[in-house]
Amino acid sequence: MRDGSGAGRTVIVGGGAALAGTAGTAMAATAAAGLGVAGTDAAALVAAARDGDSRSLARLVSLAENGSPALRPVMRAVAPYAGHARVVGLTGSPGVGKSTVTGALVRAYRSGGLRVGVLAIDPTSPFSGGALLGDRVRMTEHATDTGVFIRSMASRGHLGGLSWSAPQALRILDAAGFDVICVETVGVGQAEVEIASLADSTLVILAPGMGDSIQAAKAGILEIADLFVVNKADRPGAHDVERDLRNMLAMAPRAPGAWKPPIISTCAASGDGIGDLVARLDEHWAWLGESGELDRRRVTRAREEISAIAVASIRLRIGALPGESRLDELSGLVAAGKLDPYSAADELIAG
Ligand SMILES: Nc1nc2c(ncn2[C@@H]2O[C@H](COP(=O)(O)OP(=O)(O)OP(=O)(O)O)[C@@H](O)[C@H]2O)c(=O)[nH]1
Ligand SMILES: [Mg+2]
Repeated sequence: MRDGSGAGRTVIVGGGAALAGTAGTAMAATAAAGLGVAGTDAAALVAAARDGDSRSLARLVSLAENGSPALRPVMRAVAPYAGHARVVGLTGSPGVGKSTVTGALVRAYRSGGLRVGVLAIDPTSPFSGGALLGDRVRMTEHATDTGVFIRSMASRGHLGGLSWSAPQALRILDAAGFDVICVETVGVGQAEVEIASLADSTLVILAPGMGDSIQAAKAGILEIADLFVVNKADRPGAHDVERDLRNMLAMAPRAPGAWKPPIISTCAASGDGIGDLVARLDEHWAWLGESGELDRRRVTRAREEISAIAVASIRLRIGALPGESRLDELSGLVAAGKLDPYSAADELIAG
């Protein structure tokens, strides 16, 4: 329900005293930075974001990015509204055209009247700002469109990093009423696999001249891709990439009734092939619903989200207070051979 009651009465609470939840050093630092939001204000902030106030939405996403304890009341306020958005993940090697494809998708969905959120996630950067991935997207014509929200996020290296913050940021955008949310992440190491688990549909993007076919086999992206995009179709070698991919897919075992990932050739820079990509995404979306896979994926996603929060809480409890931590004492005992590490871990968890 968008009743407009939240707009204009957002109260920002700066002190740690107003924060809900338990305190750890990271959390205390966040509170000191003025990012705290008390429970009732969280509801007002969420209401304002749902009314289309992008500043409130940006603040909420910052809370997720910073691992703020204020997320607890925020996520409570968000829960009833989440679960409607379609999440499209885009991954691939640096420079294949993820941001350009994202921009082209945003344009296509906007022309269909849908509201689109974009999260550009940099799993390699522990620093704030996340400017690297987001800039190219942000600089497009969508910057002034209120039906589009674009944000980059970087892993801050605490509270479990992106596995912790990204799902919560997604949930916030979802609750804010975006119909489609694109999540762009550079394909490095395990990060793309993690991000793939966030998405309803995962696009793996390749481009000619980047040794992608080999990387594809290595990184196990065959398993995570719901759709393959061979971008830069205007460049020499695009057909070779497509052929290699087709051969690899032909050899991959596939259960009966399973989704067969299509290969879509695009030139995102000109928009060629984007209409086809949107149509194939729609087909995948329909299949997700019919096969029951959508529910399965979302339950899996929720399970991972809960685990990440629980693990982060335990980590805070056992290690966040240097000097006071029982961990220091137990470490001394284990190092001296007076206690075994399993018993020490049991004691630590038992508090
Ligand atoms: N020729 C050609 N160039 C393209 C196409 N799509 C993107 N590019 C160019 O490729 C470069 C990289 O594009 P991006 O969209 O920033 O790629 P990215 O995968 O998001 O890059 P990172 O986020 O840095 O990993 C830019 O200079 C784009 O203009 C295309 O279809 N054809
Ligand atoms: Mg990019």
